Amino acid sequence: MMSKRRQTLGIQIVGALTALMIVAYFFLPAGVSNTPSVANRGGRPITNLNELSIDDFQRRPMQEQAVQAPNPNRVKAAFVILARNGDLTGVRYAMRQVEDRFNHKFNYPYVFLNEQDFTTEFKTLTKSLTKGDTYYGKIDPSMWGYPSYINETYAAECRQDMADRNIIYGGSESYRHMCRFQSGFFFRHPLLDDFEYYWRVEPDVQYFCDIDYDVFQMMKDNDYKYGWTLSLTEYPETIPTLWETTQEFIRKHPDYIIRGAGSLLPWVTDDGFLTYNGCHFWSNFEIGSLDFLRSKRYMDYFEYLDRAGGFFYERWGDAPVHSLAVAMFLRKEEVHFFNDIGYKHNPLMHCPTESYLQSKCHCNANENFDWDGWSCATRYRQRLDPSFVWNEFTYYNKTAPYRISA
Ligand SMILES: Nc1nc2c(ncn2[C@@H]2O[C@H](COP(=O)(O)OP(=O)(O)OP(=O)(O)O)[C@@H](O)[C@H]2O)c(=O)[nH]1
Ligand SMILES: *[C@@H]1O[C@H](CO)[C@@H](O)[C@H](O)[C@H]1NC(C)=O
Ligand SMILES: *[C@@H]1O[C@H](CO)[C@@H](O)[C@H](O)[C@H]1NC(C)=O
Ligand SMILES: [Mg+2]
Repeated sequence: MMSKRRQTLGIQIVGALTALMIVAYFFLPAGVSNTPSVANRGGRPITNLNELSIDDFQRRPMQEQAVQAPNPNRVKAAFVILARNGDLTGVRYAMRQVEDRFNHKFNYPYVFLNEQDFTTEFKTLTKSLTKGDTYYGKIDPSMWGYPSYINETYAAECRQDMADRNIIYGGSESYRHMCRFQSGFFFRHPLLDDFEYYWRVEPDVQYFCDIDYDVFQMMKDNDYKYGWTLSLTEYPETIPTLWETTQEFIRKHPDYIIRGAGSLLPWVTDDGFLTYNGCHFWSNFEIGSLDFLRSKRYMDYFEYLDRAGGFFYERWGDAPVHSLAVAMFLRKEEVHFFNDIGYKHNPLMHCPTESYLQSKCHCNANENFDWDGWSCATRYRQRLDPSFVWNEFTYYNKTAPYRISA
């Protein structure tokens, strides 16, 4: 119940407002009959809503921001986002940050991929966030489905078994198609044909630091083929035979493997190549060379893994697959750690701890994951430090395994 005092106060306020409106009616200029257009108003403040034409409400900010013609010499690069229509809100959340932290200065295009048709809503509400071009591609069943040599009955049994053992995404069929697509196909999608570099973005990720240089140009100038921010160990239950399959591949193609001081392989094993330690770059963030993924050695590796069936009979992730390929085929000088890109994909965050980098970020450096238990950044730093001289790398040899020792 409203008290008598409050009722009185209410009446007084309404009265005062009415008086103000009457005063305003006499003192403010009357509406001009010839409504000026947006162009000829010349920055004069709007004092009367009648002055506004419908054009003022339609796409006004877009019309005022002239879209700059992209630099013709700019690197052929694009953001690549694999997503479902249901990921729209998470995609916008990530895109908003990519734009604010980096892309509003460069306007690189986005390529969206989906095994289903994107809805008009998805297209409209992503296109509206960027001045860059946006492309929407449907993934052909040849890139998202079972190859002929996979026994689907057996694959279903394997999924059930992994679900029973509570292995993360172990029971999911779509997750497997996704991992296989990201391992072997996204870079061959026709919409990526004209591009040289990609930056992978996932729904719901966060970017914390201003990036005021052209990252793709930097990659190209330095001849980097792969860039990462977070690394960690894989759940071994998802990749029981990935390492031995990779070893078989190495034995078949010894000439593909980078050896010696330039090799990244010491990063992926703790016992002289007997076993994989699970270390991988977290592929939800990647900036990389598409030509590297399209190279014969990478394609041969993917084909070899695909035939082995582990994308379906186990649950091989695209992150360990990309990372083992990087470790085998790239020299460490071709791989770049993006320490300056503060980034989070739940539950892990890379946040630069150096104050000169932190000054451009809004993440909490105390939550930086790099030097924690299951991070692989420590091993990366210790083992791949250029001042550390590596013995000649010998590929896996059960009789004389390569030992990592100083
Ligand atoms: N079109 C499509 N995209 C998918 C599908 N499953 C996953 N994705 C996308 O593939 C990427 C990886 O999937 P996520 O579900 O994020 O997998 P994750 O990062 O391992 O796990 P989360 O912790 O759930 O993020 C994201 O960009 C997803 O939007 C699918 O069935 N169809
Ligand atoms: C496919 O897998 C099922 C279940 O493991 C098995 O019974 C069947 O023999 C397999 N089929 C072929 C052609 O190998
Ligand atoms: C493995 O190591 C042993 C001992 O050093 C050597 O004799 C043999 O040739 C090696 N095998 C291969 C396949 O390199
Ligand atoms: Mg994800």
